[in-house]
Amino acid sequence: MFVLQTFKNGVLTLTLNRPEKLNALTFERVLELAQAVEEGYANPHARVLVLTGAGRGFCAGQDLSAMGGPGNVEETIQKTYNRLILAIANGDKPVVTAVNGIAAGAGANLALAGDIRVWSSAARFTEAFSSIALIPDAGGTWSLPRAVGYHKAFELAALAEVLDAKMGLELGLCERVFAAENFALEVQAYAEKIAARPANALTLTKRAMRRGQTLRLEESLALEARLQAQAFEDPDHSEGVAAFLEKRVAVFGSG
Ligand code: LHQ
Repeated sequence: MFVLQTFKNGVLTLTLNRPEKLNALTFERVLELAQAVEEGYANPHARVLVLTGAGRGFCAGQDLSAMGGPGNVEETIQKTYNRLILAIANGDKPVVTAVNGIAAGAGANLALAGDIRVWSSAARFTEAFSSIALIPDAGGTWSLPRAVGYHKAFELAALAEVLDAKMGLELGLCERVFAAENFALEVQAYAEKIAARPANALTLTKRAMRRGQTLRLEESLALEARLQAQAFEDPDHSEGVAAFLEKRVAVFGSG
């Protein structure tokens, strides 16, 4: 078993667990992770998914000692890495990538794939691909330019330099940095805050914003209007309004 699963207070944590190899991936492990993410969405108790790594690494990308021959690389990537990245992007629950340590190659792009990215102060990040004469995959050619702009993205890919957490935060590769000493606890507390927010509203927000990345303004506005109509129907909406008018804290998820 590569992916460990723990559940607490609405937060399902998926931990990549091959610490001695910095949680390097094989195609089988990528499929196991994709399946765990998909099952997490189907789990009615899970409100937020957290992806993290055991030990000092988040994920060192593809296991270079188990690359196999060339085979049908395109088809294999489509069936494994692409399934995983699409599962994260298209699923109905917030996914937090909690980058506890080094994230390299496909591991770096997995780190970028979450809806929210939080890093440990010990996290490091490298688009390692060009050092083995490959191009960024696992969505990096899509997500990295969107995160940092084309020119910086190209530089990161071309030089494969290792960034620390301070640089990652400055560049917009993550939203928050937590101290390495308390990282797991801070991540859990942070994810619980998200889990306490109205689930359906976050689902619809994710859908609108993810789709919005590739839509024209007119299309995005139309989608917003359609999804807002759905949000209006949700008991959490009435609860939020009632709580405001009654000057009390809203309790979501009980309708
Ligand atoms: C590893 C790995 C690793 C195996 C560390 N594999 N053992 C590619 C092909 C096909 C299709 C799909 O997509 C891809 C995408 C990719 O991801 S390509 C990019 C693959 N990743 C890399 O090129 C990164 C390689 N690793 C490194 O550059 C360094 O290990 C980093 C910068 C991640 C960490 O450096 P250090 O902190 O100095 O640790 P280390 O190098 O000493 O690694 C610790 C151990 O982990 C070591 O094993 P050992 O038995 O000697 O203690 C490494 O061999 C092993 N390891 N990454 N990807």
